[in-house]
Amino acid sequence: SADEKTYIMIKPDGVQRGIVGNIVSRFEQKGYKLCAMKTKQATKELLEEHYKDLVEKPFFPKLRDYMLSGPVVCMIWEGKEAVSTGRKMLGATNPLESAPGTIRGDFCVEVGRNICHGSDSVENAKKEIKLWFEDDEVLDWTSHSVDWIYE
Ligand code: YYY
Ligand code: MG
Repeated sequence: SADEKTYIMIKPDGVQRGIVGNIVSRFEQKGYKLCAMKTKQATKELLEEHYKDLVEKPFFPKLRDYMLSGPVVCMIWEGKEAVSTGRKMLGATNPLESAPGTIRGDFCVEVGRNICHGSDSVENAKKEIKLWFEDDEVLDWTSHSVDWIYE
């Protein structure tokens, strides 16, 4: 449905390298709606919850320190199949396997510096939105373009 929401987060390298605007533009141009956006300093606790399934992995301490190394940009984008399409727009986890034209394919080379996060299922998107945003930070508004984007 057109009100599917996904959680997209620009990681500290994306912020430091000035790629925030490019990433926001891609989601805007696709026709998705920006429901929330903010900068944030992540915490150990937030990251342990966000990456719950990865905390036991050998790379987790490095991943956590990278995610703590500077501000992130937290966003909620809404639209038809926003979760699966958002993943396609990000590209494969390993940037060397990400197709050119995707965010990771265009801007990075290392899996440990892959610029952005996107929810991998509708269920996880709901959990991540709850984790990173307060309810009153998530806006419900109507885009004037809606009839030009959806038939
Ligand atoms: O969802 P996605 O970000 O594409 O990949 P995940 O398998 O959820 O891993 C999360 C995050 O962990 C990934 O974006 C980079 C990092 N990571 C890593 O540093 N080394 C790995 N071998 C696998 C993942
Ligand atoms: Mg993931």
